[in-house]
Amino acid sequence: MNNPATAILPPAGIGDHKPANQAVLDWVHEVELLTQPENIFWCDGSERENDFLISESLKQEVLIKLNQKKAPRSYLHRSNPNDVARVEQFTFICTPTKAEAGPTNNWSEPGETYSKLHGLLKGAMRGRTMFVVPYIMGPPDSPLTKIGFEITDSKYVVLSMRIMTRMGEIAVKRLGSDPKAEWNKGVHSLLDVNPERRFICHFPQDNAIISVGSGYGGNVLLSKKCLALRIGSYLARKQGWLAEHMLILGVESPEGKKHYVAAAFPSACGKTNFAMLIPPKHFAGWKVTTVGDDIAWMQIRDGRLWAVNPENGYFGVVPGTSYKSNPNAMKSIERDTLYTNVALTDDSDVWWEGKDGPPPPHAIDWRGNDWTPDSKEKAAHPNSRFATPMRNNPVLDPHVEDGDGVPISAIIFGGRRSDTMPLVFQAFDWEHGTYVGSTMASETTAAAAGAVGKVRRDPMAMLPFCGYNIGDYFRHWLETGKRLTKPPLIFHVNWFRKSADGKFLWPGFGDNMRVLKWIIDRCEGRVGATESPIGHIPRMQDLDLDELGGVTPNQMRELLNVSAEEWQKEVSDHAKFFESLGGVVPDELEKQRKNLAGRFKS
Ligand code: OXD
Ligand code: MN
Repeated sequence: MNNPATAILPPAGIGDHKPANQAVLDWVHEVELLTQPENIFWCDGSERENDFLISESLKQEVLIKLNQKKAPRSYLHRSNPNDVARVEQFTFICTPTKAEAGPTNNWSEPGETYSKLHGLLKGAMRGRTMFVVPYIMGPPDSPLTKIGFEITDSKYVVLSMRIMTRMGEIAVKRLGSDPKAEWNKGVHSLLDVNPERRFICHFPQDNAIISVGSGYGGNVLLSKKCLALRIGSYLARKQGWLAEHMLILGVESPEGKKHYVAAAFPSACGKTNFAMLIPPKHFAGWKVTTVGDDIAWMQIRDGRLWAVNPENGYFGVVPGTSYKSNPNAMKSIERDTLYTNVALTDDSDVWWEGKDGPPPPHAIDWRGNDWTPDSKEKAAHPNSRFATPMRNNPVLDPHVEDGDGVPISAIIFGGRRSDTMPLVFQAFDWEHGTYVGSTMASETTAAAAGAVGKVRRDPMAMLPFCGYNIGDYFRHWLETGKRLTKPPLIFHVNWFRKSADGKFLWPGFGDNMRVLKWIIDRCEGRVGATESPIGHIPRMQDLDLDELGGVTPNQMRELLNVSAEEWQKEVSDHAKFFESLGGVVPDELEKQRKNLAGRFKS
């Protein structure tokens, strides 16, 4: 295995873009004294700097050049095989008290944690280059936008941050020279990429993050899960806004009426696919556009929720992505893409399970070994990823850069559930919707290390990302609802329900437009539903099912069915989940649970 962190020596004019802010200079100096790098590389985000870093990364085999005809300006990175997913068990919220981190987070005392991490970081960058990456999260003129600096000894991190954030000069300018300005301090070192020395630690009260021992995106692109969600959610509560694990999409009717929708699904449950949905032929004239595919920052204005996407790129799961499942994602990753842990074909193209066409007769798998279609191993890791700039998306929403954000008409929760959860239902109101989000569950995926396919409660898809006490987070949702005079309607969807013989009942992908249309029609008040104990459910005639091949009326009934037996178990699982949180759940949600249980009795 090559050493992914060997120092590089930039020529004059590259890597010397020091910011004027003394607080940043002091902090970088402190980290330099601690980690003792060979040199410091101040990033400015320019094309020239990027070209230089790519050429050095190719020399050091951190990147593999792809066939530039088939995948222009695209590269492949292989991570250490022990380091392929987020590590929730080694992720910590380091608040002064355990209660502030709450029952769903690993907690670690800040003083002790800083000492432990400083011990690990001592001399850790010897022989390495220390990169300083300035970035902003959010459109340049949004009041929600945050500034961050990430120190890292990984070139792969720098190259990924340039895709995923607005990186370089733009952040330095925005920060200016005020030593009291708010900005996030992120320190990352690969160390020796050893799972025993892998810790992702957040210090919300200091607006600081330290991540060591990993090179995997979700653990090390500190802008994303660490700042935009964990620290972001903490700041959002303090400052009265919402930081959520949600895609944002626009949906325009043939008459030109547009709505925006935000949807929280857990990792690897189809947020990117939904955000780039192409309506089926039958929906001629309907258009879906993408604002974001993973994170929404939302604030209240004029009694409504307005959302921005803080990111500048997509870090998506590759396997299963094809021209059939998500043509817009395929077009987005045709060029300018940094792939991680996919397979390399003999003509230097990339391949993964689920890509269009037949598998190649031979490839090099994600570990760097020979692979053929007869191999037992997967060619691409199930959590292999692409990082691609959002400007490559052919259906990018024209308002993605608007600082005010886009007005949200509906919020959708959803998970991967083989049973119990109908295709779609609408919550009765904001408080009930908050309950639906708080009790959400999904079968686990390869996005996080650990077992796959186990049902776990994942409130608002934020279980791994809420940077403070989950009870206070629920309270913040309830309080936000009280401040909204025109709250979004709240829905729950499940694309993954299976029949008794284990087959998916719903085709998903483009046909999810049928569900989205019902949601929009509900927002417009022009379609019916039936009232069930769990919420409003469409009757068959309320959904546009014309030209939907392969789903029989019986299967449709199964998809929309609310089984009292399954739901009694579900509600008792809600009770167990709330109980496991040790008394932090707000009374309003306990009351919602009792009401739900009662509706199944009467
Ligand atoms: C992601 C995740 O990478 O949720 O977005 O794991
Ligand atoms: Mn995510």
